[in-house]
Amino acid sequence: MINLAELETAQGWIAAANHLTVLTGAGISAESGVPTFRGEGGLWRNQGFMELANARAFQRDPQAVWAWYRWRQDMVRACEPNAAHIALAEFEHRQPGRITVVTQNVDRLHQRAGSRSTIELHGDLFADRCIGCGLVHPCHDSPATGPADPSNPDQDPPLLHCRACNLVLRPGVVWFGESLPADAMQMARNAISSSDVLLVIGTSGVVMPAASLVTFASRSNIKCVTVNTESTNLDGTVDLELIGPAGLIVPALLSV
Ligand code: BJW
Ligand code: ZN
Repeated sequence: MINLAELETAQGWIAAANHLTVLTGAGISAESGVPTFRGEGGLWRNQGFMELANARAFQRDPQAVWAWYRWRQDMVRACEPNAAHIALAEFEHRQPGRITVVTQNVDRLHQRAGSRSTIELHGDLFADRCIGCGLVHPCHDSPATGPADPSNPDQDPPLLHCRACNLVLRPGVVWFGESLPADAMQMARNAISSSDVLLVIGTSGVVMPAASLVTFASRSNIKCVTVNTESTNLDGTVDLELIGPAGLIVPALLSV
């Protein structure tokens, strides 16, 4: 049950804020049909995402890892931004320059909803990258590469190669143990430093360094509010936790 008094308090902080930074995680896309990592639906071919989303798995069996990513590309292409993504994009449209969205998500649903001031911490599901020269091969609009033999959908997709150096392409996302895109954390910290409120939506807050942004904000005396269907790791750090689905709470928070 949503606590209306707390919702009104957070609405007041946001209404009075000169700048708002929003940190999002997989939970904001759950109502669009994208499975979260640590919830139900996080499994694929009986493997957890931790077994697939790492460089060692890719070195061992790149086709198996690609099969998972091509499946996710297809699945996300079929999903639409939900009321929470749209409320953030409309807020920016009404008040350009007053909001920055920092996302851990790779699904581009913020951009598809119309958000422009967006910082991606963990890369982009639709920007394949060469393991050699690093050239990015965008695939936002192109259809995913299916199995080599379409009559056998369980077959792994063929590996694609870089048009510049002919080495293998990898998913353009950040795996455990890898650095985040250059400047992404600094840009996120800069946005938070010029904000009065940090709104943290749909993240378990267990993955570093993204989760450290909440501690950073709280130490900088910025009001921190979480929106989540359950309590998280971050709750001791924040000023207010709003329990409920993002698709309901975020439009209400930003309507003032
Ligand atoms: C709803 C909802 C609804 C559901 N409405 N809410 C310091 C201490 C300890 C460890 C480390 C440390 N520093 C670095 C590390 C190591 C590591 C790390 O953090 N490990 C932890 C697991 C302990 N971090 C890294 O390796 C990072 N790199 C790095 O630090 O580089 C420097 C370095 C290098 C070498 C050595 C040391 C340092 C990189 C992290 C990359 C994370 N990558 C992934 C995969 C991306 C690719 C892909 O998509 O395939 O990113 S992991 C996965 O977790 C994904 C997500 O972005 C990320 C966060 O998950 P998120 O978004 O929070 O999702 P969930 O599923 O956890 O939570 C969903 C939430 O939504 C839940 O709370 C629900 O309740 C809620 N919810 N429905 C509102 N309708
Ligand atoms: Zn290359």
